[in-house]
Amino acid sequence: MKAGIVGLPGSGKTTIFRVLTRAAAPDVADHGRRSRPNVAVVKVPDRRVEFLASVFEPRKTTFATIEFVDIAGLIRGRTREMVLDPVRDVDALVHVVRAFPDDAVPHPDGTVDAERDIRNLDAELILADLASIEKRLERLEMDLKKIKDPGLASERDFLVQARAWLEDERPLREMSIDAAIERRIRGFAFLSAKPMVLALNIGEDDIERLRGGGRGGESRPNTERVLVCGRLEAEMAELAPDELDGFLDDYGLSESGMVRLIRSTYRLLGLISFLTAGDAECRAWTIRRGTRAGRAAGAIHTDLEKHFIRAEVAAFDDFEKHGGFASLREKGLLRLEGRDYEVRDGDIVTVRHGG
Ligand SMILES: Nc1nc2c(ncn2[C@@H]2O[C@H](COP(=O)(O)OP(=O)(O)OP(=O)(O)O)[C@@H](O)[C@H]2O)c(=O)[nH]1
Ligand SMILES: [Mg+2]
Repeated sequence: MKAGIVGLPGSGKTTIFRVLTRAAAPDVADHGRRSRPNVAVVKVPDRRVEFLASVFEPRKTTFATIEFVDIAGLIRGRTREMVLDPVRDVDALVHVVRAFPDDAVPHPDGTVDAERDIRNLDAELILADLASIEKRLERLEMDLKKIKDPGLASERDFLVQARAWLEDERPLREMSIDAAIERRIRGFAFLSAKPMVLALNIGEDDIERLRGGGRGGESRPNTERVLVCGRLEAEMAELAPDELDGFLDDYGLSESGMVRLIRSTYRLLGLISFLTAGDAECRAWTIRRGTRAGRAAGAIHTDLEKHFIRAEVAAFDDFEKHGGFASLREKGLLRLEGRDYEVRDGDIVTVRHGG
């Protein structure tokens, strides 16, 4: 799963990307020329995996990951093609929005106005989707004159609705779309349909806003607002883990903005983690919400899906409370589940298999 970092030049994308990777990334700001985006595989922080590792002391501990891509600054007009290209194949967008005042960093539109920048990026995505829809509709109308196909007709009806929605300046991510239609149109990779994290990059003088969860106001469907302070995060990324705790305490914060950003992105992508635990490895595995046990076993190994017999499942919270599989079994908290069981976030799963 891949999230693309987008935003105006100077909004703080590379600063945030560097913090995410905790390593210096070469700058991709190279407007005008086609530049290769930077990709970082980022660990999804998970206290549960750490706890399991402290109990089992496994040889290997593995966290879930998300890929983040740093896409060069969006400039309207001339380079639109270049920039929207890499945007098309990501699963979610992280829009880094300039909200810090700093005369040393020019804003391409002259003034700092986060809500305007949010509207403007959405407008770009909406225009691109309208263009794709017009093209597709033209074709569909021609095809429908030649053949009567209920599938094509319902696609046409949906696209007409979607066009009206977009003309109303609303992104497709806020429209509720029927699952069957969703499958049909997936290939178009509509830009405004991608889930969106709005990362509001606030100034150092504004960080009291981070207390109390750091959520930046009203949320819309498939959208999450997260407050971060790029400069502060860059400082935090330099600290050792024990220093970091002291630093967060000094500012009255419970966790870094990056942790919130990564978690929001994971959630928005519709992803959850189930866990496996043992002496060899403790690990978080990524699945889509709603995945059944048979398919989830396949995330570990395709053979496990094929030869699946049943899954032994315990909730992480019970494991933590009772301290191990033996006492869970005693208390009847270790359940046997079949192939069709819907796996939940934080389930500790052991797959029993034949063959
Ligand atoms: N004061 C302040 N400056 C910041 C903050 N975050 C980023 N900056 C500065 O803003 C400038 C631009 O940041 P970048 O991270 O390079 O921005 P970008 O979005 O990658 O820009 P392009 O690659 O040109 O599109 C740099 O000088 C950063 O140091 C912040 O939270 N506070
Ligand atoms: Mg950059």
